[in-house]
Amino acid sequence: MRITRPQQPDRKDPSSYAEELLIQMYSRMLLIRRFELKVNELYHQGIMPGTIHLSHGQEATTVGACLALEQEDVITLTHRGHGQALAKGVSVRSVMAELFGKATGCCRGKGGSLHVGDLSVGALPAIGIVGASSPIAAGMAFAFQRAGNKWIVLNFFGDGAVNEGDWHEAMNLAALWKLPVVFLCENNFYGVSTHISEVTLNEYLAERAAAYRMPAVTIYGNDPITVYDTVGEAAGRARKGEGPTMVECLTYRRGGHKRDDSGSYRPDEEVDAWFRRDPITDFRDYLLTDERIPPARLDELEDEVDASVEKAVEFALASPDPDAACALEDVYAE
Ligand SMILES: Cc1ncc(C[n+]2csc(CCOP(=O)(O)OP(=O)(O)O)c2C)c(N)n1
Ligand SMILES: [Mg+2]
Repeated sequence: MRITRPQQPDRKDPSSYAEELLIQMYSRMLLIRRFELKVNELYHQGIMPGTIHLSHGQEATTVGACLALEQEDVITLTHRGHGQALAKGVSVRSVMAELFGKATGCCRGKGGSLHVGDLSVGALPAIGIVGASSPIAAGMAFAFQRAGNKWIVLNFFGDGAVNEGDWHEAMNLAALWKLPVVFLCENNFYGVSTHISEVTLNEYLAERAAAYRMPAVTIYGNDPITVYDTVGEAAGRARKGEGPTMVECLTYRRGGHKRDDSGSYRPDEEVDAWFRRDPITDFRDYLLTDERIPPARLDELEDEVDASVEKAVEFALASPDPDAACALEDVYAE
């Protein structure tokens, strides 16, 4: 693989992909979008506690990447992890309940927004320290390699992580030991309010991988098919013992860094340009090409997704708080 300039790709005709896969891509992206908008509303109404980092706008990257994996493969999640968790298949009810701090949450209500995940579907509960998940991903991949199984690890991180020492150590050892990892950068161009050009001279972050002799590619991350195909190839290499790949996906968050941030430091023209490349409306148009998927089917899916989000809120609100007696459970390995 080589570094390529990102641009909206010429996509293959939808008939090149199984209908079931296309439907799953659309419904998972839509689930993340509707979930995040609902969560935003609940926070601002003061109904939901804690803090949140929303991922709407980045749905194509997380869904394309996770659908290219096997159920047993493990992902590591970031502080912007709701979408990553839902994309890997963590149940919407358990993520919602976790955000409310309820005992039925995916971490039994003890983690909240910054730690969502569920290892039973291969989603290691999120790590909020920027860059810190990369050595953990490499360590898990090392364990998989030693055990001789075919599982791989996909390490999600943001553009902010590539300037952290942890990240470089992980990249170096993973390349040296040919560990089965896909290093997936969700480059949304900002670390909080700092544009990436203020902290590095690299035009694309995938250039960094050359220092470790690791193959890398920069792609347009708002198209789930491009992400799916690229991660599928990288995962295949990892599974065959050919080592890690860095995949940099260019994308954009639709909201600010976190709930009290409007993102006003971003120039209007930039925001407009990315908002016009909305991954969900673009993909809907693509699916409707030659009526490959009938519009009524997509409307039906939208209703199903909305209903599942509403039910998740009801479920979370009706769930009990964790029992204080379980505070020290799940802290140490048994
Ligand atoms: C080591 C470390 N430094 C600072 C922070 C505070 N912090 C949380 S998110 C964030 C920005 C991360 O930017 P990026 O990696 O690009 O991810 P994005 O928020 O854009 O998804 C920072 C600085 C942290 N969590 N960990
Ligand atoms: Mg960022």
